[in-house]
Amino acid sequence: MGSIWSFNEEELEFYRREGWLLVEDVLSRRDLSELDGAIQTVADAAFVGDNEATYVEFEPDDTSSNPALRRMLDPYARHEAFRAIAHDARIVDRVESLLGSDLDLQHSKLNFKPAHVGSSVEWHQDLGYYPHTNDGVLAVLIYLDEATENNGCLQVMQRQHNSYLDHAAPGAAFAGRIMDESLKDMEPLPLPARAGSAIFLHGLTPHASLPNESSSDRRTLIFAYRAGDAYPLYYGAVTVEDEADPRPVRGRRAHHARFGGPPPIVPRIDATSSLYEIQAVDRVRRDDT
Ligand SMILES: O=C(O)CCC(=O)C(=O)O
Repeated sequence: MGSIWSFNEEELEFYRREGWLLVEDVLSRRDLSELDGAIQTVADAAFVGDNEATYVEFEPDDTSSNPALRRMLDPYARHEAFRAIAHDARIVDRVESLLGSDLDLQHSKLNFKPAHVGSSVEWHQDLGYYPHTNDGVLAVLIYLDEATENNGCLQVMQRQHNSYLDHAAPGAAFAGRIMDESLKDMEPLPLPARAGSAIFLHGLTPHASLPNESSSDRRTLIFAYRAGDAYPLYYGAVTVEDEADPRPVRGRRAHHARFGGPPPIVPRIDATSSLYEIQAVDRVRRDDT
């Protein structure tokens, strides 16, 4: 059953064709300020004495004594304010209209992309990192600050969500970025938007973002959802780790896995590592060759 938040036919058609959909003002100023409070609380708790928690990453180019955060892993597990948004009808009713009424949270994260030092994200497909039996998987990226072309808003390649693209050179380890040459001459589409806007991004839509060299932060809270009949493909310890903590959102997991959509490429990732680190290792390898 649709709700006032469900996408209409025109929006659904747009998503199916383009592989993304941007909705302005999904969250209110009040939501944003509650999330600001939660981020502060969780970030403060990440530093105990000289140790920092393993759920935060820092910007490597920030050489100050107090380096800026690059990413918080699994915010869903760390504060009720994040969980409330992950289950909020304004988000989940929209996701339901795209994926159906049985939904799981596949993972969550918060990218800080801080002013002056925010890292780039190279072109990749999310399902390239965690292939599933079908492509009923999407990410909702919620801008917590205004995102502009200057501070590294998300960029997408439109209408490119119909196949898995290679994220490794032949015979080489997973590079975490698209190695396929097919996108080379295509024009990326930047998606600037106000704080509180959300991008609904198909799991196979290639996306990236430039470094943040501006003086304004560009924080983005990300929740990835999957349909109840989309099951992760096992490719080693990383899958086990990713799946350790099931997060039902609505309905139930299906009795049968559905196999459909483009044939998945199985990544060869040996150990859990952040997208940024995998892509950095690949940059070094690229520079060496
Ligand atoms: O924050 C961004 O610019 C992109 C995020 C992303 O693609 C990711 O973290 O997987």
